[in-house]
Amino acid sequence: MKVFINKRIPEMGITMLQEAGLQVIFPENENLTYEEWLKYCQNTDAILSIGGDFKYDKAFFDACPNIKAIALYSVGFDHVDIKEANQRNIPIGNTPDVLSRATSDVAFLLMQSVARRASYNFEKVKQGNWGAFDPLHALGQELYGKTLGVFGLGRIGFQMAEKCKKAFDMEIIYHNRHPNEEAERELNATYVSFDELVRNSDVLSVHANFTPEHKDLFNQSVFDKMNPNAIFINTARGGFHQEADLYNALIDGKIWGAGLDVTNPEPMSADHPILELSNVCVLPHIGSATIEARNGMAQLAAGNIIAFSRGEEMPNCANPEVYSLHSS
Ligand code: 8YV
Repeated sequence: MKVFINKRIPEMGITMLQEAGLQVIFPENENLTYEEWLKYCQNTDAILSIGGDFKYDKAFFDACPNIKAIALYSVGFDHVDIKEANQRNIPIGNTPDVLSRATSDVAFLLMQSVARRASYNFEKVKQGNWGAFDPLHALGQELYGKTLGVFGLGRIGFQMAEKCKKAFDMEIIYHNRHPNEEAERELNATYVSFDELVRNSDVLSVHANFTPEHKDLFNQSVFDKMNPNAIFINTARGGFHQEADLYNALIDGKIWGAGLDVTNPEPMSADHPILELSNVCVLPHIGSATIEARNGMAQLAAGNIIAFSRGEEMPNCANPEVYSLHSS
C-alpha cells in the first residue's frame, strides 16, 4: 500500500510505517501547489496529511478516486468534508489527547502574556527602549480569583481550566454542546449559556472544534457584551473570531486584551494593525509544537494508517460512523 506524506514528521512515525511494510512517498519539495499535491494524491492509497492548507472536499475526492484513507496529523478536522468522506467510505484519522497538554499550555501562556503585556514589553527591550521606571506605564492585571470562561470544554479546554484553577484559583464557567461532568466534579466548573459566558468571563478561551456555523462567532456584538477587563484567547481556529471586529474591540476598550495562536487568515500579515497593540500577543499556530506532542501525533497518525492497511478500524477516527455506514 502506498502512503503519501506531504512533509517530514518525527522519524518514529515514518519508521513505524516502513516496518509495517508500507511504501512511503514524500514530495520532492514540501511547498506544493494544489495541482502538485493532487498529482501525488492521485497515485496513492492513503495520505498522512500535515497542515490544513488544502481542503478535503468533493472536488478533491472526485479528483483522487484512489484515496482510501486519510490520517490527519492534527486533532482538528475542519478542513475535511466528513459527509463526502463518509459517502466514499474513507476513514479520517486524527490525533486527539497527545497534544492537549501542549495546546492548553499555549492558551495559558497567552493569557499570562497578555495580562502582563509581555510581548509589548519584550519588543520595547529589543528596540532599545527599556524606558525609565514609570509607576503608571503599561500596567498589567492579576488573574487571581478571576473567572475563566471556556468555550468548548473538551480535552484541551479541561486542561486549560485545570491550570487556571491550580495556578490562580480561578472560577470556571463553560459553554458546551453537552455538560462536562468531570469538569463540574473536579474543577467545580459551572455550565452557563453562551450569553452568560460572554458577559461573565474575565478570560474567555476558545477550545471547541471548528465547524462552519462557528464562523465569526466572536464578532462585534459579542465583544460589545464582554467585560471591558476581559481577555480573549483563541488557540482553536482563526475562523472563530472576526479579526476586524476584534481589533476594533481592542482599540475601543470593549475588551482588555487578546491572545491568539490562530488567526484568520493564517499566516497573519506582518503589517496587521493588531500587531501594533500593547495588549495583544500573537503566535504562529504553535499549540502542538513540542517534541512530546509532535512525537505523539506521529505515532497516532502512523498507527491509524497501519490499522487501515490491516483492514482494522483506525484507533483514532474523526468519522467512526464510517465503519457502520456501509457494513450491511
Ligand atoms: C497542527 C492543530 O499543528 O491538531 C490541530 O488541530 O491545529 C495543530 O496541532 C496543525 O493542524 C498542523 O497539522
